[in-house]
Amino acid sequence: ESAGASGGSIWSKMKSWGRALGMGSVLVLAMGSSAGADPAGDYAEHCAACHGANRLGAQGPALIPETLKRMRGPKVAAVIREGRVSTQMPAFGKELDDARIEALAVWLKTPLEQVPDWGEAEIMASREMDPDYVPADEPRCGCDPLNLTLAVETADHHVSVIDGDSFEVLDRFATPFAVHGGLKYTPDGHHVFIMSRDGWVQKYDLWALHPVGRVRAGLNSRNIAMSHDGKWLAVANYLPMTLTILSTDDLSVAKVMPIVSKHGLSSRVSAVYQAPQRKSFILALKDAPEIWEVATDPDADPVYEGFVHSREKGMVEAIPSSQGLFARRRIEISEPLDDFFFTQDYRNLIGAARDGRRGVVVNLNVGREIAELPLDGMPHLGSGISWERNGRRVMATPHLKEGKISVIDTETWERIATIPTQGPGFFLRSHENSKYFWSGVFFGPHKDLMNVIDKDTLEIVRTLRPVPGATVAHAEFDRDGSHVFVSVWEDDGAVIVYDANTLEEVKRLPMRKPSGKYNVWNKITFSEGTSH
Ligand code: DHE
Repeated sequence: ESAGASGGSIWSKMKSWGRALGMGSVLVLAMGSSAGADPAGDYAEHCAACHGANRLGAQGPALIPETLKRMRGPKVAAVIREGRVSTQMPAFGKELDDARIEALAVWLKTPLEQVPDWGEAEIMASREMDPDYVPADEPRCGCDPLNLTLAVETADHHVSVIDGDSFEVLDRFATPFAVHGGLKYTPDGHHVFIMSRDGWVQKYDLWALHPVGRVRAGLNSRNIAMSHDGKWLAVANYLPMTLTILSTDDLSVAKVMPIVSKHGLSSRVSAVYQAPQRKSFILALKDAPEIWEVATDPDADPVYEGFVHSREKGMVEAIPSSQGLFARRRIEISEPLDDFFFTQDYRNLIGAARDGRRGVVVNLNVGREIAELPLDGMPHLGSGISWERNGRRVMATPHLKEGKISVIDTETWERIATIPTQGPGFFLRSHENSKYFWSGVFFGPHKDLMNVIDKDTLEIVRTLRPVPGATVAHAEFDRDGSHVFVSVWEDDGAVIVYDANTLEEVKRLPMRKPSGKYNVWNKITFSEGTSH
């Protein structure tokens, strides 16, 4: 992975040397097959109007390696050549020959030479509030507003609002391009916040069933987290290397925190998590062996950055750093960890080690690593869920590189079972009222399978195959756990509603590549069956 756009890859350095020498397109020529191609010129002529002169996006998405690295192999060239169905991206196969398209695709995957400033002023300047929005004093849906389930549709960048009782779609609204990570609700379930990989944060009013506005909190972002009191929304950024904290009220900037390690190195934020019991945000740092805790409590106690040995007093003295709202605490760990699972009380987390073979348990109260367990096959701990089994609290996690689910005792931190599946999975979901958890096979030839697994026996009790050949993934329960929504993750896909007990299909809602789904109640109560 690239370590940020400003790092200066060999490509961008060569490009600069080329420019300095007045070589222009000659450099591309020298690199190989794309004789005569001038990708920068082609970009300026054909792409800049929609994607921004600086490649950071306008009405089209940003075209930088941080976003494009998700499109592996020849996909970028194919999109330039053929366009994108059901979007405004046209096909350029007639204007540009294959060599020029190839050169353009390669050029787009090179880091920006300079990342523009993206601080408070730039973020505020990007804010757009919806002129047609009229706030609602009470829910207008005539339904249980806490039993709404929102489905993200990634084919054409929309969110559908589903009534959890009638299974009717009440509204469908446009989102920014490439929404990623869980949607985050205010604690009263009145508003929802949605983040795109290009750093846009959108606010939507679930009582008025209307978008409120959006702001670009980062240039390339990972996910968002809501404060315990619903006042602040934290945005984890890769570009620039900051945490942006927004006011949930009007999307204004409360703080932009540069992420700099104890040793002075900047780091990307892999993810930010909400820890309501602790009244804080927890940050996973990508490039530094630290976990940060940022207080969302105005009365937060002072935190101490470090200790010095005082010769005169013959003792160790603590150096206070900050206190109150947004006070920052560093927890030093032996290596960077990411993809956190939190215990229900938020005392402990398990993070994935870089080698993809171990889970490391960090006690947040004492601020240090307390256990390690072997978890080969790249566990996806962020998707972990927990429940009570035989008087013990266990958690389960899928693995991204192996067809199995690990079940771990959260007191002894030992793996107590491994459930073999037909291929690696991405997500798990359950509910307090259900005896099952649901786990899709996301990768490989069996990606059309959804397993329903007994939480006691840990046996697969049913394997569903709703649309042969179509990826089926990500389940979500309704408020009382009686029904489950499952995504058929295809362009012409669907959300299928199942009876959570009989496992029979109840309804099929056509949707455009639906990915994650989020029930208001399950999210605001931090249900043990959902990822937080
Ligand atoms: Fe995700 C959640 C990181 C790729 C769909 N993903 C998350 C979260 C993190 C994360 C840290 C938890 C944030 C939250 O919910 O607040 N995801 C990563 C990666 O590092 C990874 C592997 C590589 C990357 O490109 O970033 C990655 N994720 C993907 C995808 O390819 C998926 C399948 C399609 C997509 O939209 O990009 C994908 N990720 C999701 C979804 C969630 C998610 C749907 C929310 C799950 C939930 O139930 O809460």
